[in-house]
Amino acid sequence: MKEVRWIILALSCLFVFGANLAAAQYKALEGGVKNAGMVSGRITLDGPARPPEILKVDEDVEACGGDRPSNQLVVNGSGGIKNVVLSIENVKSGKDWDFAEEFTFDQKKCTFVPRILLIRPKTAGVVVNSDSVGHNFHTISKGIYNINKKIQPGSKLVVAKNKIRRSGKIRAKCDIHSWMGGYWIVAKTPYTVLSDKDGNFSISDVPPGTYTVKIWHEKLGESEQQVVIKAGETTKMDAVLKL
Ligand SMILES: [Cu+2]
Repeated sequence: MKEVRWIILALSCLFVFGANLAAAQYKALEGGVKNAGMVSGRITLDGPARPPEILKVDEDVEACGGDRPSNQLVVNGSGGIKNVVLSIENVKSGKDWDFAEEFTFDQKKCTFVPRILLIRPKTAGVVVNSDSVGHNFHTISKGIYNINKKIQPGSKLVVAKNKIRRSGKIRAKCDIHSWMGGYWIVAKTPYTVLSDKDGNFSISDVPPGTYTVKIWHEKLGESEQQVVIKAGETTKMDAVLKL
C-alpha cells in the first residue's frame, strides 16, 4: 500500500513538472531585439483563380441578407491568398507582444467579422451581435475556450481576461445559421501574422537565427518552411498552396 502511495506521489510530481515545462512560455526581451531581421513574402494559390463558393442563406433571410460568396478562401486576381496564418513558434524570446489589448469579434449580416481573429492568450474581448436576430455562438477547440451560448440581437458576450487559456485554434460557428464560420487564432508568440488581401505578409523584429515558419489556412491546411534570419536583412519567403 505504501509503495502505491509513493508511486502516485512520484507520478503527481512528474505531472506537475511536465505541465510547468509545457507552460515554459515565450518571453519578451527587455529593451527589444538587437540585430533583428525580418521575413516577408507572398502566399499564392496553385492553379487558376476560381470563383468563391456561394453560401445559401436559408434562415432569417430578411435580417441576414441573401446568398453570399464564402469568405473562407479569398484569392485575388493574381492568386494571392488572404488570411493565411504565418507563425514562428520555435522562438523562445524576442519582441514584445504588439497585439491588441482587447478584441472585438462581430456578427454582422450573419457573418463573423473578422473571419480570422488573431489574438494572444488570456486576452479579454467581446463577441458582438450587430444583427436584429439572435445568434447561437459556439466555439470548438481542444480545451482552449469552449462556449455555446445564445447572443440576443444588439447584445454581446463578454470574454473575461484569462478565459482563453493558451495558444491554439478555436473554431467559431453559429448553430442557427449554418453558413457562419470563422476562427480565433491564439498565437504562441508575437511572431504570428495574417497575410493581407493580396497574400503578402511580413514578420518583423526577429532575432537572427534559423526558424521554422508554419503556414496554415483553414481550407488549405498546414505546411512549413525553414528560414534563416540575418541581422538587418529581410529574408524572402514565398509559398504556393494547393487546394
Ligand atoms: Cu447566427
